[in-house]
Amino acid sequence: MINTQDSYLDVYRSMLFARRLEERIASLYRAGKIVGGVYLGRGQEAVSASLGYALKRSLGDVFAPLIRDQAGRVAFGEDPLDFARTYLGSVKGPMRGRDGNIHRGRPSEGMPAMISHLGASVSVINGMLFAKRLRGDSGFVGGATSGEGATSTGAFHEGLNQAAVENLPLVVVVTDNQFAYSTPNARQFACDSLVDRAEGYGVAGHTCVGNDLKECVDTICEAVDNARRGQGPQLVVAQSLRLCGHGEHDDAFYVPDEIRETELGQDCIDTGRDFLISRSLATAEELDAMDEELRSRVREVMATAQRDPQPDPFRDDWRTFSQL
Ligand SMILES: Cc1ncc(C[n+]2csc(CCOP(=O)(O)OP(=O)(O)O)c2C)c(N)n1
Repeated sequence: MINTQDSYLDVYRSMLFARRLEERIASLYRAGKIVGGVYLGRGQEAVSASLGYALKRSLGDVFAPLIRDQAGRVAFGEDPLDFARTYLGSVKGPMRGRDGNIHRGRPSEGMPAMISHLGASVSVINGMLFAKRLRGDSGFVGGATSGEGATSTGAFHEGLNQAAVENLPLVVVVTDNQFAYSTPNARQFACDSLVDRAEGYGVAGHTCVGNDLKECVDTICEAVDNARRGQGPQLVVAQSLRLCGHGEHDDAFYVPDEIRETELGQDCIDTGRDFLISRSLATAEELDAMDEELRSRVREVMATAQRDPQPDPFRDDWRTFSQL
């Protein structure tokens, strides 16, 4: 098992960094400085960062993040400049200023570019895992994330079924944030819990509370560990609530106050901080200093990306995917 006492602090740091990065992008969006949409992972950082942390690039792991996975990207080791440069349309970003928000990746570093088609990333990760297996590699794991809405797609079903039949070392983490855009769970699936589906696919199922740092780290590290030890695909379902709209253009008017007032409505940054302090893993002063350091890194990263040149359509070399 890779999770130790330090892991909680490491995961929390990635969560907080992602939150501060995204807050800055949201305020630039409101100031009219971002072209296109802004999508946040607010409230889902503990789940996302736990997966990014559990996967290890040094072991050949691959990770397919979705729109709400900035925390997982940070924990997996993505350079925060990739985030700032993509949103700000810098030519120095991984997509060279051609994508306005989240469809970035560095496949050669284990992170395929995000696909908006819900459920499709599962089979992309399966393909990467197959390729490694055929090359004779071993000891690697692939992680893919999904919303509960994405689990209703054919692509999700086919991907998980294929991974089960082939016994691929795949971990799919579903963040059940109660709404697929504005569609509530009651209109999305009819089983009690999405984890019940694991049995139907013939894979191991796990659940955790998405705003509980310890539960997220322990459960997701265990799932990744199982996959690494040859126990086949693992499905983790995290109960959560999106603490923002689908994107910053959406005020989430459809989320009733009764849900916001439940435990699901608690912010994982606050509960994570309380947990670290109560377990004496950090003091309030240490966490405040961490926050200050991360805010200052965010200011640096944004300033760098804002100074970068934008693409020039008359001089572009139109590189192809294979040259990314
Ligand atoms: C195959 C497909 N159908 C529809 C859409 C449009 N769409 C984008 S996000 C979204 C809702 C996603 O909900 P969920 O998977 O629960 O993730 P969440 O946004 O709640 O995190 C929809 C329907 C899409 N991107 N792909």
